[in-house]
Amino acid sequence: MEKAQLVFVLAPAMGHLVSAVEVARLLLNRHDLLSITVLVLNHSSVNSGVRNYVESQRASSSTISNSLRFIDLPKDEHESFSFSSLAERQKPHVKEAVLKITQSESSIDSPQLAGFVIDMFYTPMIDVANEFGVPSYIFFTSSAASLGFMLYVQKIHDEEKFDPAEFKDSDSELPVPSLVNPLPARLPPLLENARRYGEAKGIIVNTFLELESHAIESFKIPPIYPVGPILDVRSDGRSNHQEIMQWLDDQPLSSVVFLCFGSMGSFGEDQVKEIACALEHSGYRFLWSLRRPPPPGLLVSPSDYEDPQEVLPKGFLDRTTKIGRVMGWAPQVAVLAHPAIGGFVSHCGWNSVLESIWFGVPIATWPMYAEQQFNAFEMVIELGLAVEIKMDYRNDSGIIVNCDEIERGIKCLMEHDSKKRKKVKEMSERSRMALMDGGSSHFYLGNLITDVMDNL
Ligand code: UPG
Repeated sequence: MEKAQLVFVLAPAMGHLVSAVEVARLLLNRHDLLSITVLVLNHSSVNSGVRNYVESQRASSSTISNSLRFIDLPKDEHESFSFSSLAERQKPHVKEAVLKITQSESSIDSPQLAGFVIDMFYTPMIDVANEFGVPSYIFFTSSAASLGFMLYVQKIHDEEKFDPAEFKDSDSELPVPSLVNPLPARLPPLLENARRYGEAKGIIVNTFLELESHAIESFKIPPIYPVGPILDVRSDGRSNHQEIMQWLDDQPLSSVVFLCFGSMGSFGEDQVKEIACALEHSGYRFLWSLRRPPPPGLLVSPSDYEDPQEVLPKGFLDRTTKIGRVMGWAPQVAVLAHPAIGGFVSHCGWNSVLESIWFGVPIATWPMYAEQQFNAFEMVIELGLAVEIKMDYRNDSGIIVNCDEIERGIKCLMEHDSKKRKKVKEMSERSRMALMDGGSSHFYLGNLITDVMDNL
């Protein structure tokens, strides 16, 4: 049998990168004759979190085997940083890097280029794969239902001139094929990316059949490979956050509500005060990842506050010292894995959703941007796995969610023995089984490998 090589072209964003690299590792574990080269697009705004992650992965992969390697691309210095414009500009660099690889590995027993795996926002890279005469696979980092939503909206936009802007404030609903329930048309759809998905040989989706059976079965072509949940649950968050983790060790079982809003999530001071008020009134123990918004107009990650008292109500930290902790960037996986955590107030980034399911912790939804409103709808209405604080909040709306509303959501979330809590625990077990030998995701990953090897 011949050796095969895949080239992964990935986005410099943690929410996309981590799961894609984990898929690469899973594929390599399953097939000895496969090797993978990872190209992470590079831009001057790429933050240190992404750079450190790539370096740590490079270091750990070179000590284990040479079947996974990371190649640096030249840094793009262009001011604008939209995913699609970056992909267009970086096409020549990707082509050059792949040419170098194929030229340096031209002996008979060198691996043959078998395809590209492309981040969901980088469809222009399909052109590069075509130039090499190999198939493309899209790596879709969100849910199968939202993939179906993107494909559906693209179709009605192209065929029926559907304009999402017209439905911004409307009460109409859309019959999205990947959902059982009609979706409020005001939930913002993502256009432009889906148009080229049909050209891919397949779409790898970070989900699992037992979670999204309706959505997964709603697709016709191209083939869908639901291989998840793909999570980096090996990372050791404990060592860098000893004090917080020890504090959690001292809290009773399922007693702490954890609040965390993803790699880009932050709130202005007025909203921070409402959250603080809700936490204090509810009386629940809490761990809150609170981050400073970047200056307006700058598309960079929030930073940690040197002193969060700047924005918290006066005396809040003193009054809540027995029941709560406020921190910056949190070791989310280690926190969700901790038995003291009883609920998670989340922005519903898809990785956070999957992590909460994996650890059996129910979510209260508070979406902020991108497809998070859709994820909140899916979790609350479609799957019945979450309670609602908000489903259609957007962080650029200027709306402040008040203390009472947040407190109600937290109380509902933290209720013991609720039906939702039980349902989430059951889904947690199913998520683990999906990855095991004979599980659904294990099966789909096998199909993907067969498909890749058949391309040679
Ligand atoms: N995380 C931490 N500590 C923090 C904040 C985040 O460890 O303080 C981790 C978290 O465990 C998760 C990741 O960072 O693994 C965040 O991923 P996700 O929950 O998906 O949120 P975003 O970073 O916001 O992800 C982007 C989009 C989101 C989309 C996701 C996958 O914002 O809408 O669903 O990518 O496509």
